[in-house]
Formats: sequence, structure tokens, C-alpha cells
Amino acid sequence: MTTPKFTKPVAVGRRVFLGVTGLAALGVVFGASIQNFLGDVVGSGLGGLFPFGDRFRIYSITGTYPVIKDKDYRLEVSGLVRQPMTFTLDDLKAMPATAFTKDFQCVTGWRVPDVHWEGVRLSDILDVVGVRPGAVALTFESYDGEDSESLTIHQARLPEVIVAYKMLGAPVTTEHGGPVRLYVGPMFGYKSLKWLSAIRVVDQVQPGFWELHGYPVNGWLNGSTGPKNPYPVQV
Ligand SMILES: Nc1nc2c(c(=O)[nH]1)N[C@H]1C(S)=C(S)[C@@H](COP(=O)(O)O)O[C@H]1N2
Ligand SMILES: [Mo]
Repeated sequence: MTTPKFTKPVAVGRRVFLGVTGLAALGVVFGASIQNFLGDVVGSGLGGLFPFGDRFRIYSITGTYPVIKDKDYRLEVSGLVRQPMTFTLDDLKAMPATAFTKDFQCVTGWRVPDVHWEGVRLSDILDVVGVRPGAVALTFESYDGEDSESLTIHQARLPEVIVAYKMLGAPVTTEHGGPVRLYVGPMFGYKSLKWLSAIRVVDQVQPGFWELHGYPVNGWLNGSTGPKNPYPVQV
């Protein structure tokens, strides 16, 4: 198995980096009552108070973007699977594609309506590698070396949970986490890890970066924090 490398991280502009810092500050301020905070965001239209408009805010924990050429991209899938595999971008594109449109929503209040996504269902990837008995959750790693995420197997198999190679009608750009990012449709934006490098099938949920900073492990858009999907499943 080759270990793909990304070269030349691109420094993120100061304004963008401050966005992350501001978000962390929110986490500190609201840390103790994150539930209430989420409730407010979802229930009160707080998003309207933010002057961001209907635009994506570009986030990077590290303050840089890993630049990964399409031909160098690899997704390693390992852990409690029958067949550990490494997928190239072409491998992913050769799999059955799924495409849909959905609003993108960050816990801090901004949202972008009607974002078009295309990629491979995580469920299909799990079927290809084969989940072994005892598997409970997935852990996701990023080429940025900092971000991590988790989903239960049940969550990972929901229809709008994909490994995305297209976003907004075009290949996922470097700043949005290309060539491949995770997109977890039923949850807040922090679950949609950018620059996806590895998926490990594990025997327990391992809270990721944002969860260790106070956000719910189960980041359902309606503020529910239980492990099960609170929405009727739509295919
Ligand atoms: N690797 C990585 N993935 C990440 C983040 C990040 O900082 N680093 N931020 C998360 C958060 S909080 C949000 S809201 C979305 C934002 O996606 P965007 O940067 O494409 O707008 O990415 C998520 N995935
Ligand atoms: Mo976010």
C-alpha cells in the first residue's frame, strides 16, 4: 500500500483563519450549554443574525490547505473489515455514483441552500470492503493531519452520507476539501471532514476533533443528540 503525500500546503488567508478562531471562541463561550446553543441556532433563525449570507465559510483547523493532486489521491479503508483496500480517485468514480441537493449548515449559524453533491455512498464502500462482526463505528482521518471524525455504522449507512468528489456541480476544490471529502447530509457541517485520507472500522465510537472541542458526537441537524437518525430516511 502506498502512502500518498500531499505537498505544498497553501496558507489560508488571515480572515479565514480568524473564522476558525472565532468558532473556537464560540465553543468556549457556549461549551457548557452547547445543547441550548444548538437549540437556539436551529430553532430561532439565529443564522439570520450572521452577516455571512448564503456563502460557504472556508474552514481549516490547521490554517493551511493540503494540496492533493487527483492522481496522488488515495483513500485507505482498514480496521474491522474483511478486505482492507486503498481507493484511487478513479476507483471511486468507477463505483455507482449518487447525487442529490441539500442545504449545508454549520452549527455557528451560516447555511448554504441547495448545494449539489455527488460521490459514492459510504454504505457501498462498506459493502465492498466487508464489515466484520464486532464493528461498531467508523473513524475518519484527514490529510490535514488534525481533523478526525466518527460515525456509527448505522449513521454511515444512511443514504445521504457520501464520500464526495463533486460539490456545487464541479470537482470538490482544494479549499472545500478536494479531491475527496466526507459529506454527512443529516448532520451539521463539522461532521463533513475535508481532505479525507482514511476510514477505519472500529469497535467503539471515537469522538473526533470538533467533538473534543464541545460539539455533539451525533450532530443531527435538528439538534437531537442520540445515535439514531431522528429523520425519516429518504432515499
Ligand atoms: N479537515 C477539515 N474538515 C472540516 C473542517 C476543518 O476545519 N478541517 N471544518 C468543518 C466545519 S466546522 C464545517 S462547517 C465545514 C465547512 O466546509 P467548507 O470549509 O467547505 O465551507 O467543514 C468541516 N470539515
Ligand atoms: Mo462548522
